[in-house]
Amino acid sequence: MRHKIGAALVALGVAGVSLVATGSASSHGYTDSPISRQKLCANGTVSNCGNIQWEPQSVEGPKGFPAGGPADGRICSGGNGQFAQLDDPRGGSWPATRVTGGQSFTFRWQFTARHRTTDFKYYITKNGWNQSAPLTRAALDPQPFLTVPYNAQPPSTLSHQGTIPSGKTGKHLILAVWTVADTTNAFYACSDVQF
Ligand SMILES: [Cu+2]
Repeated sequence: MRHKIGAALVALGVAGVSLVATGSASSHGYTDSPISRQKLCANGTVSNCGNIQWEPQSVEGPKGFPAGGPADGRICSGGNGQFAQLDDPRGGSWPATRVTGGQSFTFRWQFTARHRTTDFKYYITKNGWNQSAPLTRAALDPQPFLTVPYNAQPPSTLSHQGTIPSGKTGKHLILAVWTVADTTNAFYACSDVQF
């Protein structure tokens, strides 16, 4: 969002701010398979979500995860305080997609702004991770279980075929990261899954 607003402000001037705010709601992207927390808020399955319900595509933060990117505890919100509800484990009540270790799975993004892309990476939590605390780097397997180099502009919907990691039990979080090529940012999406 930030890069778009910045460019638009230059073009429109301060008087354009409210118009830009409306326009930004149609920008960026989120995952809907497995369904992400921001999409569950946007489609009304989960309530008391705050602003993210209006713009599930806007979970944008610094790129470079895990060396860079949003701080521990703020990963699911991309470091955006206005979307802090996404970091809240809610006592484990987020709906979770049922998965099986080793199964083939279609991971999917929906884009409302088709930014030129560096890659997509998918991380998953370790067995024994602290489910009652916001997500941290230490809770994740250090290496992504799926990396998709892209180096192009994506279509409006993009699917990646992958495999759900084996050896996991119980509830886990999958963190999807979409790294944009021509800005300093990436998009983050947390999806709860149940093995
Ligand atoms: Cu954008």
